[in-house]
Amino acid sequence: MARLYYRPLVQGDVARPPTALDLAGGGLWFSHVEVLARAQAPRVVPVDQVPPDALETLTAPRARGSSRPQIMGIVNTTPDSFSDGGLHEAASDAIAGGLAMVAAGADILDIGGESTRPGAQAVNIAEEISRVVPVIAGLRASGFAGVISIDTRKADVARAALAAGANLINDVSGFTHDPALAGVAAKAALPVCVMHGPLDPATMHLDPQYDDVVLDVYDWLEARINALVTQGIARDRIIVDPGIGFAKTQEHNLTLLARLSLFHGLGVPVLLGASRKRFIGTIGNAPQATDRMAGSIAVALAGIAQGVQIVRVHDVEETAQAMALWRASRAGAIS
Ligand code: PMM
Repeated sequence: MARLYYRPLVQGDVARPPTALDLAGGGLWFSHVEVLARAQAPRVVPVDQVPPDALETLTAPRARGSSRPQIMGIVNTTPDSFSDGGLHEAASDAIAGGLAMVAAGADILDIGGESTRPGAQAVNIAEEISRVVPVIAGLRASGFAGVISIDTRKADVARAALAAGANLINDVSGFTHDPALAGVAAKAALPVCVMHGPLDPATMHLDPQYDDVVLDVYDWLEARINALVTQGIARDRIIVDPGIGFAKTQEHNLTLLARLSLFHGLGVPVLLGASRKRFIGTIGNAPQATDRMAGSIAVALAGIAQGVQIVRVHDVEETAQAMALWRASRAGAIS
């Protein structure tokens, strides 16, 4: 029999039926789930028809959970980043930019030194280290004590970044690119973000194929979680990300966004990174990446409505404002 997958139909209304259950420790709730299976039509059932172990995973509080979704601010140090045109190339600019994001509401800063936009070429390790380390060290020297994420696929870069003060490893290859990277994370006992990005950024956009994109990405992330646990990374240190825009067509991206809440079934926090990505420009009629803020905020809020715990964004201040008002107007109070 085909494996069944349970997607919570996430709600946030002030009125909730007595049968409703908290999603991932609270805030949002669900009373029904969509049952998905390969090559079968989806169906909606009430929670009392869902196996208890699946409900336990969906409802359990997440590690380092917070009462509101977290904002990860993107600090690119790549001269060829598609989204900010190399604005942050100078370390001092990147540091100032990162501190401004923290002042505006960022909970996490994500520092990347290798562009992973579709078609981008690899950067050598020394170059990548020279871009990110001064920024991380500078943020720590400025007194920032929060979470600094190093966005890299490479163990050597991660080691240098951790030595400079980074305390989360975000790998767009889901720890498949460099076999040594998982060991670095395990040894440091730090959290990791495992993104679905199984292919090389240089070629990934050419012809991505899936049997069922939502279930394929889910299975892949589940297998990566299990592999990383085997390699010594505690399950409660893992965050997953479906990798919007990585080896995915616009249709794949939209299909994933519409069913994002499925990923809560993995039992770990879910991160969504859609900010300024190409499909936002296509649908929102904004060819320039810097003109995609409104569309990016709309997608972030749609993700938050499905319960994602972290949004990775360029426009921190605007996203924080949108999120605060969206939450207050749904709750009928400031929360
Ligand atoms: N997207 C980019 C880079 N790193 N990391 C995660 N976890 N999720 C993403 O969606 C993601 C990422 C794409 O490039 P950008 O930094 O210019 O947005």
